[in-house]
Amino acid sequence: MKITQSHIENSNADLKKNHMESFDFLSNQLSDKGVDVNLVVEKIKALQIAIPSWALGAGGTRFGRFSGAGEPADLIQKIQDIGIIHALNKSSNAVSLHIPWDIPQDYEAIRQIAKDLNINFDAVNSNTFQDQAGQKVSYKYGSLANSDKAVRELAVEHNKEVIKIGEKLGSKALTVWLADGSSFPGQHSIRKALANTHDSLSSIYEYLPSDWKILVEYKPYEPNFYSTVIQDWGTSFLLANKLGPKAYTLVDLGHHLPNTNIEQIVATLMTEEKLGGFHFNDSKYGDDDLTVGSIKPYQLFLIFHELAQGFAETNNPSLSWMIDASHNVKDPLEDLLQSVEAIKLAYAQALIINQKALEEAQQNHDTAKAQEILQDAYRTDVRALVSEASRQLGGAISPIKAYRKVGVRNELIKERGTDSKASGL
Ligand code: AOS
Ligand code: ZN
Ligand code: ZN
Ligand code: ZN
Repeated sequence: MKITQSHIENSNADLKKNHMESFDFLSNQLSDKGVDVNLVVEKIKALQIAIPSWALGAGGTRFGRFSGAGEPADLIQKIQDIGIIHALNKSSNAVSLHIPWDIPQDYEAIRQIAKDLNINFDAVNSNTFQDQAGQKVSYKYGSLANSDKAVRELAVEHNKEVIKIGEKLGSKALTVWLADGSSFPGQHSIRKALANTHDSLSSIYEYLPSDWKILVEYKPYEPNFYSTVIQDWGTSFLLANKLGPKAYTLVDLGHHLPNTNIEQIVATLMTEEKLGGFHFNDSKYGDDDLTVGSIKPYQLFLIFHELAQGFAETNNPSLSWMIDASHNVKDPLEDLLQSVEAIKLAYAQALIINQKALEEAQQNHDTAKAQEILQDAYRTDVRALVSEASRQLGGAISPIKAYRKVGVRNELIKERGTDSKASGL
């Protein structure tokens, strides 16, 4: 199943008149407010969000999976699914692989298939939170942090393997997320666990190619419930600083305790030029991995406000943008289209903020005015800007409507059958 030009044209034909009217109306309104609409559309066009290989099948890794039909059975089919997303929205030109869930069998074939679909390889993710079949020592009590040197060495070796795999595909970053921690006080030495982690990460860092980054992800709790070694941005930042210039902090939106001010974390990290990337998702309670923008769209907007300013005013390097969401109840491809759309909407809203007026209000301590300025942007319906960006790139005015009109899922079921379950996980 491939999305063709005529699929896009058919879908856009239904929507074009309405879309152009909305776009013209919005363009006029925004231009009157001094917004450079073309520039905003160009910036939206440039935003590309990587799709994680583990989000293309039903998730529910915690309690069980209720797979939908026509899921991709192997890495090739996963890349083909991302090709479908990218053909529709023109904003998902990369895959983020999880090793060993997605070890390529035939590198040349994988590279070629990805190339044909304009898909690149973003950060590769290592996995030391599960034991693999035949593994000599266990990660049950931690991996890079383990008090047992043999376990640490195995985990370091695995990360080097992941780098090697990524190199063969053209990746330029390694994301490390650790489940390491303790579930009960006294289970391990908090200080030694952190020191071991630093030591292990240093070995991985030394092995990292010169043009690569290592992205250190943090998470406050789960699967361990008393202490997590890399529990927060401060710990990740500390490790990234100690490791060196190729190490950065990765912010997963679901990895914060309730009410954490994530936009402030983003602002601080960018000021220090240490923000490496994102795992986008949304959550009500914890690491829920829900569709981006489904629960707290205002927070997402405020994060993009900091990002847009950070890009303009700091030297933070370009980011790895990835989705990390997976659950049981929606068609994963529709879910991913919704997530990417939500990210683009938040970015568009951030781009139309009247920065000059905001700075003035801040300078004058006019708090009410500052809030009005932010919320004026947030409350603007910017969907036409996002649709126009996609349309100009040859994508769908409404990716999800096009997906349904083409009947993509039925086509995939015809090809792959009703029992096809996503590999990995
Ligand atoms: C886990 O909570 C993290 O978000 C990781 O990024 C993890 O590698 C990913 O969710 C795949 O399991
Ligand atoms: Zn329970
Ligand atoms: Zn994550
Ligand atoms: Zn997570």
